[in-house]
Amino acid sequence: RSPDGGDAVVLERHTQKIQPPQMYQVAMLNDDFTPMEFVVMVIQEFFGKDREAATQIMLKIHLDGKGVCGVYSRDVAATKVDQVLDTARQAGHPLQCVSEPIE
Ligand code: NFA
Repeated sequence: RSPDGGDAVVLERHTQKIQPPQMYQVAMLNDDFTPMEFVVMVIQEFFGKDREAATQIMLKIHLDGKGVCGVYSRDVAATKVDQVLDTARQAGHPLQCVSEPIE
């Protein structure tokens, strides 16, 4: 808000407090059964990574127990989780995937 002497056109009547949307990281969890190759394929397919980047993320999950595949708005993140879980279930693998708010 700024003072208006009378002649000036008021361009701004209210200062709005706009917050950026909450973002969500989509992470996959390690298990002992899902084949490495399947995980790499899923990361490439649904998270837009090339084979090298997907392999690095898969290995991080394998070694640390968990790894972030991407960061999205809430709805897109939820869709990614559904797509991964559906694809894993259809293939008979126990791969788990979660969406978590960040910051
Ligand atoms: N740990 C799995 C294996 O050794 C590979 C894997 C990686 C599974 C990442 C899930 C997520 N076959």
